[in-house]
Amino acid sequence: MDTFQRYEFDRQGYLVLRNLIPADLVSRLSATVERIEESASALAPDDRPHRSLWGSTYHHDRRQGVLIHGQRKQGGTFLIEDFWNADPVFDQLIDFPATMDIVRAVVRDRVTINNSEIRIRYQGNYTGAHMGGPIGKKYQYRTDVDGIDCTMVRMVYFLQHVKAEDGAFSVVPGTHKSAFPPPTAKLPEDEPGAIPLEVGPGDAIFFTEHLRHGGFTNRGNQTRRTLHVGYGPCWMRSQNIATMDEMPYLTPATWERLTPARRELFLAGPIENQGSRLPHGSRAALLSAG
Ligand SMILES: O=C(O)CCC(=O)C(=O)O
Repeated sequence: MDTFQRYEFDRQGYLVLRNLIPADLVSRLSATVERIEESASALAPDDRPHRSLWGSTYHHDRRQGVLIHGQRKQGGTFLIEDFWNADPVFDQLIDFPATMDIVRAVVRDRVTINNSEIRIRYQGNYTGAHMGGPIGKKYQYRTDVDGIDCTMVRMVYFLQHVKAEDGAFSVVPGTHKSAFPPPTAKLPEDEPGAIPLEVGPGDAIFFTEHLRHGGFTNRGNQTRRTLHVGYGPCWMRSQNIATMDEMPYLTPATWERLTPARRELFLAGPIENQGSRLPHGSRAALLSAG
């Protein structure tokens, strides 16, 4: 992170990073996301649905090692969590150098990955705005004499052009520092100060989870597909909705193929207590093993 990026991230709460991902990787990621979407759409109803702590119902696709929420339909969305397990093409995103450089500049302590989701948003779908203002310590943004100190940040990778009307990722700049709760509106585009961030394939948006953010209504003629990866200090466990505050869900096959450096990014808690063992503990991991 250079000094200009640091100034902008502190001022606004986010950065738009142009052409972060090379075109050949974008096309491989895109093809894989579409394959996973097809297989999510073809799944039969789950007779043992996975209930998240936050109350939503997930389908556990044990073959691909992902947890799926939602449906392919007008106004609908798919959230496909733990996508690392579904295909090795995603491995490069675990420790993508340009991302790690920025993450390590704003997260103190050993960094781990706490969130991974493919987000697929069909026409008519929107993501309600959330966070911003006084939200407590869990997703805090703060600064002190040593610089920036974030507890959760996310990188969103874009695989296609997304204009405002295509359901752009939206932010209310500066609200990571607001002292008062934001006025709410059903649609993110109706909130005061909300702006859409327009992007192209290979671009990424980096933001502090403290910032008020969401996704404008998709009024375009394409489905919006993105990859979201969250990072924070190692004491924070999974922030995926299906496995909230549990250990991350990695299948034994994923664990086996990862390098030691990539494995370390999934080891919540002090590394000396973890050794080189697969971090068991999410309900999904236990069900897969059993
Ligand atoms: O991409 C969107 O529509 C919103 C995503 C979001 O809320 C998030 O990544 O936290």
